[in-house]
Amino acid sequence: MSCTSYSINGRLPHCHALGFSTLDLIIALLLLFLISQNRPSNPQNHNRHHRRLKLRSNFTFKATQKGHDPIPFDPIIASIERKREDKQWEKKHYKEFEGAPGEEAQPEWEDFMNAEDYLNDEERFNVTERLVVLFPKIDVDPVDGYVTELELTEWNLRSAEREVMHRTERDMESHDKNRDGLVSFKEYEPPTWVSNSGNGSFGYDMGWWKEEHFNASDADGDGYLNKTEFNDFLHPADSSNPKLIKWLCREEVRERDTDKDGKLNFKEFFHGLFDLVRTYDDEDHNSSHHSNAAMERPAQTMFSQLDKDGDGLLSDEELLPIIGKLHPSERYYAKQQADYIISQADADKDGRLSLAEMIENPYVFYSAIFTDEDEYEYGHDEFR
Ligand SMILES: *[C@@H]1O[C@H](CO)[C@@H](O)[C@H](O)[C@H]1NC(C)=O
Ligand SMILES: *[C@@H]1O[C@H](CO)[C@@H](O)[C@H](O)[C@H]1NC(C)=O
Ligand SMILES: *[C@@H]1O[C@H](CO)[C@@H](O)[C@H](O)[C@H]1NC(C)=O
Ligand SMILES: *[C@@H]1O[C@H](CO)[C@@H](O)[C@H](O)[C@H]1NC(C)=O
Ligand SMILES: *[C@@H]1O[C@H](CO)[C@@H](O)[C@H](O)[C@H]1NC(C)=O
Ligand SMILES: *[C@@H]1O[C@H](CO)[C@@H](O)[C@H](O)[C@H]1NC(C)=O
Ligand SMILES: [Ca+2]
Ligand SMILES: [Ca+2]
Repeated sequence: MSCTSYSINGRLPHCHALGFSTLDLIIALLLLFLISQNRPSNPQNHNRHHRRLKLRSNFTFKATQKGHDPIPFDPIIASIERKREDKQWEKKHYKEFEGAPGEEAQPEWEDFMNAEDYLNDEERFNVTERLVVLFPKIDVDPVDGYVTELELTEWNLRSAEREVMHRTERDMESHDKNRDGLVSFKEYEPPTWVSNSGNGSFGYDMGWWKEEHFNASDADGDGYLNKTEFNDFLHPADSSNPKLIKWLCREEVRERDTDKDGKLNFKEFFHGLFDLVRTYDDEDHNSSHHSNAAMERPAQTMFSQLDKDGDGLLSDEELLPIIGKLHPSERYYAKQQADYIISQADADKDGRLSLAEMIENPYVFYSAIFTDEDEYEYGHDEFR
């Protein structure tokens, strides 16, 4: 072994009797370490940055009045996505509320990276095996070897409710300044567009996130919103609090009441509300081809049905029967997604799914989405 072969950066090798000095050894080890860090030793690791497979439903809701995210089918995917969302939220939250992100605001990406590896590994995350495990959890009412629309709707709904409650908890954390598990109206800071919107000559969403909305959500009237009440506040359409449902009707009237008499006349109903009800009822969303004139008669019929006291105007109470159609609930979306899944996977067209049908069509439940390095916002470049 010749000393010169260990010459580093033109330094003269310190050849001692035993070989080279401790300093040289340290430098050599350090160099080895640096080389091993820079070399893409693990091809899988390298690949991950370029092409990543994700499993999530590619289901998209038909255009109702407001968009809705697809509901995760598999609790494992849901929890992975939730974790990722939390990290994004933390990042944004700390930026907005505390200025520069501190040490503690730096997300721990490892969890998420491991999850990606896991999903990408077909042997570890085997969609067939997942469906076999999940099937008996969905087929419960009754247990008969088939998943019906109702069973799948309930499954989706529970998943959606978990998602919603999780977001509510996270939101609550940021508003509950004194950490007592309750949010007072004073603690609650409405989004900035609320205070900028003035008294809402533009109509839409004018009374949302204001004190009346808050008070209506406060079911027991103690001046604070607990977790249930805060969740209702954020999602009035899914609430069972009658005060809040009434507020929602009142708000609907206020937004449409162009002549400001506190009720809706036929014209105010026809231009706006009726379209929403029709869109909700019309599964195929195909009636936009109909002319206004053709729709006037059914609109008149519905109007007179709703106008219980026959004064030719709709009050907020008279809107109660259709408020669920103006503001679709989580159950509505859960059913829509169930219908879609069944329509895609129901090979023998008996209106329900057997385990075999589900296994034959795994990507109705798990859509593969390939991405090419579009994930910079998740901070993966920090790992280069
Ligand atoms: C979802 O993905 C599957 C398979 O990749 C495809 O057949 C289906 O058309 C997609 N659905 C939508 C709504 O994009
Ligand atoms: C997934 O599991 C099924 C059933 O256990 C098996 O037949 C199939 O080969 C597995 N797929 C992969 C990619 O390992
Ligand atoms: C909104 O209306 C209330 C009373 O109706 C009034 O006191 C308040 O100043 C108005 N705010 C704005 C921004 O116009
Ligand atoms: C909301 O309730 C509080 C009492 O808890 C009351 O002081 C306040 O005036 C109410 N605000 C509105 C807009 O109803
Ligand atoms: C919140 O308060 C309501 C009564 O307004 C009660 O029914 C509900 O159980 C409470 N929720 C929690 C999480 O304590
Ligand atoms: C939608 O409407 C068009 C034109 O009225 C019609 O040709 C088509 O068959 C309808 N589609 C469905 C799914 O009803
Ligand atoms: Ca069943
Ligand atoms: Ca309360």
